Amino acid sequence: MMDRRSFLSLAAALPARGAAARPFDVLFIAIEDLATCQSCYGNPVCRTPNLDALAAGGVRFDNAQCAFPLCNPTRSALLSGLRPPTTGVLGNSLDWNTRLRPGTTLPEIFRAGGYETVRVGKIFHAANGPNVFDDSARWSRVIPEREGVPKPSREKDPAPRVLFGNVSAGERRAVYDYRAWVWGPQGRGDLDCNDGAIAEQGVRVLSKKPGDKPLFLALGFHRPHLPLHAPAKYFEMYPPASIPLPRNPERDPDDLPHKYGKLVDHAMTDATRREAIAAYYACVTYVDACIGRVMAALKSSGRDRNTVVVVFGDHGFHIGEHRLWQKMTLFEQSCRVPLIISVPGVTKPAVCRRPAECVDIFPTLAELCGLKPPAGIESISMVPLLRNPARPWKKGAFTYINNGKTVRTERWRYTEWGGPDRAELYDREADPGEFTNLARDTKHASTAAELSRLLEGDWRAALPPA
Ligand SMILES: [Ca+2]
Repeated sequence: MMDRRSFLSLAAALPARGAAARPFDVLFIAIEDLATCQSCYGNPVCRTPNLDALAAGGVRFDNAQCAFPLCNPTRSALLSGLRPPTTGVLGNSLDWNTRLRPGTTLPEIFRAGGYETVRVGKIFHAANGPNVFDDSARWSRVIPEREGVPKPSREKDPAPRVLFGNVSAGERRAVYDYRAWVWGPQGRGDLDCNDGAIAEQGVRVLSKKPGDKPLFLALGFHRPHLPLHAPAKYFEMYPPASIPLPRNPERDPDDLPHKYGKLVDHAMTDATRREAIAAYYACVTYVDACIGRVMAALKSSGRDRNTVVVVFGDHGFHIGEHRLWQKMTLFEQSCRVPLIISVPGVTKPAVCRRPAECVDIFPTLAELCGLKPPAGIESISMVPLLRNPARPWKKGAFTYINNGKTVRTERWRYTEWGGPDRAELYDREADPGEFTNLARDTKHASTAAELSRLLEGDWRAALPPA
């Protein structure tokens, strides 16, 4: 049940929402493999009017970092409030159920606290090949994505574009990457792909008369994860010839202590690069439109006045920067994510430039709703930052990977691959592309040493002043 003492202290801290104020409802929106490429984050090409509107009404985090640049590890961390080295979920093949104790995850804390918790789409990592990771016990209700939504016909769809279509699947995995780049339009209406159906389920839930229990509605959109399919109208918005390519200095990889093995870029021409980026943007705009439908339903139901909205990418994504495609790097493109939070009566429209960590979403939502996260959690509530996005905050935000770790401060990114002798240091004020590794530059030796200590001290060493 709701912790009475924390509810009372919160009630004292929050502006009055009427004498019989219900706890907040929560709309929790996860987006897969989402680069920070929205218009509100300064991208001049990719169009995201609905996320822009959400950002304009809430706090847009400009320096939010995921815990791990891969689905299963980052989601397990975010949903438990624990760091990847503690969860032990460091890849996509392990069933996270074996590591996240029953009763300890975000939706379970809400359900135990009196909430109706409803999930549509991908929130926990759902499967690895044929192995399904069953999360049904962690929610009050799971709504199948296409329940009551007609299945679209694929007969009129053009054949998808497949990069490496000329090599065998085995060779693709061995030589290039584990997953081929596949893209192309599917159908014309939003319901012709699954994210439209997820939005439709969300609209149906929000359009019903509220029940006795407060609502925690989690919607997990699949795009822009590969394969990059979206209804045709979104592809038509991005003629490939109009897509700018990222700038990549010729010698960029030479100063890296770690070599990223993926060779996807070697198989591309500028024409295919433009096509792949256009397809990615088409999928981002499609998901944005789906979120727009959900937000419209939230508003027309009047529930927006009492609903906390949080939207985030589970991790970032490269679309050609550093000649990399996809995730699992410790560069900004892979670690940084869009994060927008809006809380009626608490947030004012603002941009927060402090380093923020997605693992903190769990204790933040718990505090806002008068619930207590499990003991031993490795994350803190961002409510003070939501109230004052300019206040002093964490010294840095951490992203973990199997053999490396990075910390992002307001100015620097510092990364180690097993120790300070294999490090990367980027001055993001002078070099936002992270092209020039300063780790061995004697002028920056004291900065590198200081950040190495911060990396070693991990999140406890980075906590904000009280
Ligand atoms: Ca470089």
